[in-house]
Amino acid sequence: MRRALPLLAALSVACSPSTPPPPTVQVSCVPEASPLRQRCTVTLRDRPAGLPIERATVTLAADMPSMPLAHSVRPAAATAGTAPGTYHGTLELEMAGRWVITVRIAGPVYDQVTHTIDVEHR
Ligand SMILES: [Cu+2]
Repeated sequence: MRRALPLLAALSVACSPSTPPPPTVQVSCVPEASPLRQRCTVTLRDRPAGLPIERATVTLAADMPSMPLAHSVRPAAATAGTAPGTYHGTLELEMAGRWVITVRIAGPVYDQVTHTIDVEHR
């Protein structure tokens, strides 16, 4: 029975619902070739140290708040950039105007942030 206690302690640590604190998330998007093609860069840093977070799963989605259900832009999986903690994804938007980019981060940290951009007419 002496071994049971350390085992239980290990199990309770593994099952505790403590998740890491949400990261610092920076998002910027720039048009690429056309105003409707937006290349977005997401930078993830941990808190409080500010170290880059690598090997995260980052997904970008876009919608127009002024036109609910009118658009169905294909979400983009962002891929890791050369700078640690950076991720790039490109969205093909459907018209000029205000878009909200939703950034979902899954593992090793979890968060969801939005970033608003105004796409110019050309
Ligand atoms: Cu629209």
